[in-house]
Amino acid sequence: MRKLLVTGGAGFIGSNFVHHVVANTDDHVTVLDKLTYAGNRESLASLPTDRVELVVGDIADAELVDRLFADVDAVVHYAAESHNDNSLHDPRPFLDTNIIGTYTLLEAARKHDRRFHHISTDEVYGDLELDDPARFTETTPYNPSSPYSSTKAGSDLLVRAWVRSFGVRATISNCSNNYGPYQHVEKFIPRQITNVIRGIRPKLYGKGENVRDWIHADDHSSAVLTILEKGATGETYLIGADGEKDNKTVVELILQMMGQPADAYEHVTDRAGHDLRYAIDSTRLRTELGWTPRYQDFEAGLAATIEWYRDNEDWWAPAKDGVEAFYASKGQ
Ligand code: NAD
Ligand code: TDX
Repeated sequence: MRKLLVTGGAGFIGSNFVHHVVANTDDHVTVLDKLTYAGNRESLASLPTDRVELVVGDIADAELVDRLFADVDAVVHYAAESHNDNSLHDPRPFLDTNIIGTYTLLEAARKHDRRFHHISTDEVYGDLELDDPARFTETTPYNPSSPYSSTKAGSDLLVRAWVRSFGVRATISNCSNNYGPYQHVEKFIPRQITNVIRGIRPKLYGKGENVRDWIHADDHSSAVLTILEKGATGETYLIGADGEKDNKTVVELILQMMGQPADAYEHVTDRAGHDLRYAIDSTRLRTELGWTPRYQDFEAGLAATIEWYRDNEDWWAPAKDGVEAFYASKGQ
């Protein structure tokens, strides 16, 4: 049995990881989460209290972080400000959490010599043209577009520097767009599912031609556990499940699966600097560490996700009106 510290474990992907760890290992998990608007203790409420403990606090609180690192074997770092649209409106919290927060954790990993896994995104590589056959690999140069992705890129570079300069035992993974249960209604897929449930027409930015490479959050979790166990210190692994789809196709699928006409959506103001296409080549993770995704069928995973939002209105309803009011104020 290991003792894991999971930062951001009350958020979307972090909470999916904690569920995955409880179901697939004997590990004990301490979650460190600030419970910002994006964190929700209800996402962990069904888990056994002898396996999972929630500590409410900030990853930039050096004293608290120091105390928690002293008592664990390994750290998986999910905590972040994660939404591109918010970063265009108010970048400051992205610097505080993604940069200073990550720095604070790295200093504790260095002091206590703890195994550290840093969760990052494919957005650090910028975007690809729609007609470009290329996909991102571990050697693609960094070229982030938004305040969000530039702070994630900065945090990745801090991790690399702490490995090289101080010998911190860290790995990094850069994953593509996740979907699944417990995702905040500000994000694309849950926003559109909950719009349809509420009788609001889904909102597509611009023409809807932008492509995202979708992976189920549970497959992201199995990849992270694999890297934690078998990854080589100092290395980066890209995580993806060959799930490229343009946004228009995803909205049409959601509408059809929820019994609506496929064209019952609206085009709204495009995102500033909107990345065109992300695509991940996860060959390294598959061949060197033997990982394969379980959710190969996007439509089946999407149907299960729709079902989850239908069954868990109590979980998402408190955030819905505020999110829609924010988007409406931006013409989105
Ligand atoms: P999320 O916004 O749903 O969750 C973030 C969590 O971090 C929340 O629980 C929040 O309360 C917590 N948090 C924020 N600031 C904190 C602070 N200062 N101290 C402690 N906790 C804090 O985000 P997510 O979508 O689950 O993303 C998790 C991680 O995965 C992020 O690092 C993100 O960059 C990365 N990622 C996300 C995706 C995606 O598709 N969502 C894809 C690739 C990588
Ligand atoms: O209402 C919407 N309509 C729409 O067309 C919203 C909210 C989004 N979009 C578009 C923008 C993107 O092209 O859908 C796509 C997905 O948008 P988001 O869910 O905001 O995700 P994205 O910006 O691609 O970033 C996500 O994946 C990478 C996560 O939020 C990041 O944390 C992760 O790093």
